[in-house]
Amino acid sequence: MFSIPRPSRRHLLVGGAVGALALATTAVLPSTNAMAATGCAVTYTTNSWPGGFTANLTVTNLGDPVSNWTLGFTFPDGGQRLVQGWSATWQQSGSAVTGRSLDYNGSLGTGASTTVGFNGSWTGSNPNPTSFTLNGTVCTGGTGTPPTTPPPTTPPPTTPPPPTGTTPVAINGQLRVCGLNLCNQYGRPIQLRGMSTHGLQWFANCYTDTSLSALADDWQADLLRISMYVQEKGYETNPTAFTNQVNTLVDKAEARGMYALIDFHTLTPGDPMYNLDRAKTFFANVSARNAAKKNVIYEITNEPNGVSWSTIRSYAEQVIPVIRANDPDAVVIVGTRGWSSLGVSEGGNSDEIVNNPVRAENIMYTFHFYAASHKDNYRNEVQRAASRLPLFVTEFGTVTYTGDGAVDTASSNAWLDLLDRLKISYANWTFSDAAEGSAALRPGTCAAGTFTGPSVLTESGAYMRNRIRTPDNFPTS
Ligand code: IDC
Repeated sequence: MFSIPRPSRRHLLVGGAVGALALATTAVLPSTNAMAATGCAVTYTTNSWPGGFTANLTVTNLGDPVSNWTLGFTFPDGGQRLVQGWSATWQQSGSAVTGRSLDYNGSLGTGASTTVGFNGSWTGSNPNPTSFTLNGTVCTGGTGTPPTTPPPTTPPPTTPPPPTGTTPVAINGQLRVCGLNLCNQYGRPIQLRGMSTHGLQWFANCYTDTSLSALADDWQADLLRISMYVQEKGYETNPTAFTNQVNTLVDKAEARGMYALIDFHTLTPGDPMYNLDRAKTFFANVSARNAAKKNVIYEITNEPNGVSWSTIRSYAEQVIPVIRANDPDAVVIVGTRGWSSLGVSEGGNSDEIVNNPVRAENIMYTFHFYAASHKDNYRNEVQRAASRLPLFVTEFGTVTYTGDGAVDTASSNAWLDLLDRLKISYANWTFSDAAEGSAALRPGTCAAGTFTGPSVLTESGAYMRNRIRTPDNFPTS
């Protein structure tokens, strides 16, 4: 079938949609292949800085309703690269870019809009693209046949209804990475604050209905990190039992409205490739089993060490597709070089990640610290990296990196104030009664089975509970 060239019509500008966006580029081009009643308009706005930029696009469907869409455009300059996008599955091939809709925003009625975006890098000049296609049709800002009824004024169908509960998961729903932040179902940046388990192989009696209710209600925690060691008598010794234990804890967190961060706790050996096959099996199972849940976040390797960033990246690019095949919308967190120090503990820094990011969407990068050991040079690097990469502190201690010693209150305050200011989510090591300074509970607490009241908390536990209990004020619109 041939597409019949149509005479250009008077095109409808999307002035209303771009009114507030002074810098918007509106594509208004002659229609070349418009089919009956198809049409679209795209605004593209950027914030840029030397070497990088954020692009926000508003896509308006002016044609027949669609149940999924693919947006296309071409970067005008060969030095422009897509680094990480959100609200669509993004791909770049040469200078051609496509963004495919996700489940939640694929349906666009006539006149409906949705917003998507990405972070990019550039060399040379950084001009905005001026021509866009939606499902192959060039967006002219008009329809092939002008609409006889005005576009609906109801809000786009992608806006979720107000929350019906008060727990962190009820309010925030399915999370996704937007820009450099973790965002909730309303597309607003949030910070999750919570606790990490200790090794499940050693401290199973610390993770009961009673203890997790204390974490959710008394601590007001948003997040439980489920730390499943792979070695040291962990997963490798009994994959089925450990997978079941993780799933049970996902359910217990869900029942209490907390997010569950599934931590594939590799530590020694430090090369994640050593566990690649185990990781694929484990994540295939947990992602299939938990795909429908909104509270699950995947952390695919705890602390790579003694390996290059390119090895970690290759591991991530093999494990992430296994998760995505089952659970396409979940956030995935990737460990970084030097025990998840963004490379700093092995003499590097976050540039290696910025220059060679994992080729996947909806991901964040891990940073870990121990407050008594890691101070200003690490804080400076986190601050620098946070303007370029989405970060998640999946583990930190108030003590030294050994997991033991006294609480360093000054350094812990400096760290947590920084994370609060940058809205970086965190989980503290550990919600356990291990006989070490990092444990929040006094030895013997888990066997005794009471998890509230001042007598159960260590110095670190009392400090962390105070930090975590303060109101979250999650945005809901
Ligand atoms: C520590 C535990 C300790 C255990 C040791 C070895 O606190 O009881 O004997 O692991 O398994 C990390 C790791 C985390 C460490 C923690 C403290 O992710 O597994 O836990 N730490 O040393 N990175 C930096 C510090």
